[in-house]
Amino acid sequence: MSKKFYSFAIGLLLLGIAGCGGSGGSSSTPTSPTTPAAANMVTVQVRDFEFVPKSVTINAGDTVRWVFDGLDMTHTSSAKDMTWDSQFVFQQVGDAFQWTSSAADDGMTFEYRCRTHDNSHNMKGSILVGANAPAPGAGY
Ligand SMILES: [Cu+2]
Repeated sequence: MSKKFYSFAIGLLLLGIAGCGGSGGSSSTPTSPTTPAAANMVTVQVRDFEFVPKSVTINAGDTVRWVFDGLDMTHTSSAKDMTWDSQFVFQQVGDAFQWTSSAADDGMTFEYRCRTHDNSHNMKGSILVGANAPAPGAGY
C-alpha cells in the first residue's frame, strides 16, 4: 500500500514539474516595446504648438519618434536642412513619424520645426546626436 502510494506521489510530482516547465518557459519572457536591444528609441510628443521635450540628445543609431498628443491641428516635424520631413502627418492623437540617425550623424545638431507654426508659435526643437553635438541655435 505504501509503495503504491509513493509511486503515485512521485508520478504526480513529475507531472507537476513537467507542467510548470512547459507553461512557465513560454510565458515568462518579459516584453518591453520601448527598449529594443540594438538601439534606443526616443519619443518626442507633438503637443499644442510645442515639441516635448524641446531638445533631446541621442546616440548615433538611435531613432527619434514624434507622436501627436494634442489638439486636432496640422503639424510637421521638418529638419531645417530637410534631413527629414514628416509632411503633415500629425492630424489626430497617435499619429507618428520617426527618423533614425546614422553613424555619420554623430556630433551633429539638427534643428527642426513645424512648418505650420514655426513663426506663429515658435514651434521648434532640436536633436543632438552624441555628446559632442553643439548646442542648438536660439529658439531650437
Ligand atoms: Cu504645428
